[in-house]
Amino acid sequence: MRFDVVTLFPELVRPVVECGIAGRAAEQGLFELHLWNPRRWGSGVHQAVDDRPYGGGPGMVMGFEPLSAALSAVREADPRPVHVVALSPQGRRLDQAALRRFAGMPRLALLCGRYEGIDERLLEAEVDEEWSLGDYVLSGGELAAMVVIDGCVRLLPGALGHADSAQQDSFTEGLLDCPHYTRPEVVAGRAVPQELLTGHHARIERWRRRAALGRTWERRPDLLAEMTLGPDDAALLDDYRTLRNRSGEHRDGDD
Ligand code: 9D3
Repeated sequence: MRFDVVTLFPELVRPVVECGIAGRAAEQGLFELHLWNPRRWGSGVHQAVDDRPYGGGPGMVMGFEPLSAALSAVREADPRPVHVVALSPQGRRLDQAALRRFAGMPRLALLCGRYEGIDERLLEAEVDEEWSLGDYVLSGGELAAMVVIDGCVRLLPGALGHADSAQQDSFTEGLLDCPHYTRPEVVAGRAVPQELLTGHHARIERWRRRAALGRTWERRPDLLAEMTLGPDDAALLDDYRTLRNRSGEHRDGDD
């Protein structure tokens, strides 16, 4: 897979592929990252890429020409068709389904806005989709582009070991993960849940499933509302609620 990022801050984006899973995937040649600074196509001695907004108001707007020229260079750099995604607060909130779709594409161009935003005509003419990270204010699209790259790369075949891909099976999808523990068995006066020490595989799996259902119910009821629980899951969640109501300590607040 080939990524092309159009950004005023290429040096900010580059490090995302230098570490961890993405770093190893890059070494294996599973993807390429190319960075394009639209300032190269800016105007005047300062190579300006922004200008004042029509209609007045605060801030500056990224103009059509430099971004269009950058995207032309992106298209010409490789014969394969390129899907163009802009990162902006006006986009839909990014989700795993979008990442899976992107990860199946041969080429993805990521357009990062700065200032107040991008001239709407550039978005209409050249951009296929707009995505956001969520309802909070960032300084630009670069961090969102890095999120897209990281989320795609780990889905590329060969990027992960077997252990993690097994975790992505449909059984756990849509739920929060259960808590995890490692040695020592007791730390800061807190013991590992006894069920995990039994070595009894079926009991351990039941405990994990119950914990995952319970945490999702407490922390992300919106996720549970999108699922239909089978009878086994419904019983496990009932179990969890009963146990929780009997114990005094509720880290996530009360009902
Ligand atoms: C405070 C400025 N806002 C005035 C109403 C508009 C605004 C313009 C540009 C807010 C943020 C930005 C820059 N943000 C992004 O380009 C961005 C973003 C974000 O801010 N939040 C979540 N996801 C994304 S993706 C790109």
